Amino acid sequence: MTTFPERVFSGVQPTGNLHLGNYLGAIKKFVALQENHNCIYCVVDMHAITTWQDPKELSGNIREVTAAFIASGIDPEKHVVFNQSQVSEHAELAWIFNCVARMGWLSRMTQFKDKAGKDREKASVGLFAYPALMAADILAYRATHVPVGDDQKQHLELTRDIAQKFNNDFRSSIDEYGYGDQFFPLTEPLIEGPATRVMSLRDGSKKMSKSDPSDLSRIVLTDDRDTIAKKFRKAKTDPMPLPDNLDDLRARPEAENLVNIYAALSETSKEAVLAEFAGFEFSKFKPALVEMAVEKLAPISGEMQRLQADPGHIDQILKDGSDKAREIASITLGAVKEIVGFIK
Ligand code: AQP
Repeated sequence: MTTFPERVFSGVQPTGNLHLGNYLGAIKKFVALQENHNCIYCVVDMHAITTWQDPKELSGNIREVTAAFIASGIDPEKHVVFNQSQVSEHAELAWIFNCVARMGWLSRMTQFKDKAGKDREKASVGLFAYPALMAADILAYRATHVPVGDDQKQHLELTRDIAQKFNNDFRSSIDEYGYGDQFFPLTEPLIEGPATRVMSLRDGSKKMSKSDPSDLSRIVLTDDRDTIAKKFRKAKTDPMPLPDNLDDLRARPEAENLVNIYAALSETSKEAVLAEFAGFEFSKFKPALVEMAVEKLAPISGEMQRLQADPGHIDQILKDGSDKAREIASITLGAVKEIVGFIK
């Protein structure tokens, strides 16, 4: 069996409204993984345009996600931070993967069904092919681990299917060129902790999302104290005090969501939060949650503002990161072209 050096890859779309779910489900984990891994973090702007983006806002959103990465603690000197469209190997590899992936596989993707809605005929081809581009993002670096929220699980499974089919379809060529018995790793998703699926503050059955029409449904990273306090105050809850055990909590989605958020922000477990707050009314728990959220988010939003005041500096970070990323991705793509039988 070929063994692959451990490498972490993940991405965030610059589609505006970067929220607490993106932070707790993804960015906070990116930061922790830097400690013991080589990490590549990407602002996936080519994914963003699978639904229409206002060109006047897109570049600002790319810089905002980059600023959020850095303000949260990602180190672009030691690791790689870049935007996808500067490394054209992603698009080239995605085309090859479009020819490996099967229509049936992509047709089963729930994110496509959700985002395309009832009128699928009008969805972009890019929205349909999105998971093949995501596989290319990851496999261009032959990444072994991908930290993501729970909503990306299905896409990660598809990445593994594509890697496996490529390894099988081109087995003899992979062997002939001396790449061992598999060219691509079967990437592991890293979906752990209390905030793998942060839910909407207005509806405990829907995930917190950038595109929810209600601003009250999400805390965005740039919210100030008053806005955070207002959104948690208005967050939907039930009339009962917090329970003292996980089974009772599980039956109350809105309460569970707020407990999860508190646990993730304070880096503790749901059990520990219940041990502290069992029997508390929401009128007492919510102010504690606001304090915790402000304590953790205010330094990040302050640093984001400072970084975004100098767009030239952010652009330079992205350019340098893209150069580092391209060095790795071009080697993978060169090998893939050889394996597939293209003349280079
Ligand atoms: N609610 C969430 N809870 C936990 N993790 C989440 N993620 C997204 N929403 C939640 C994780 O954040 C990372 C970046 O997501 P993305 O920007 O690539 O795209 P997304 O999933 O499309 O984000 P949204 O907010 O849900 O946007 P819309 O409204 O457009 O669908 C990913 O790791 C994701 O799992």
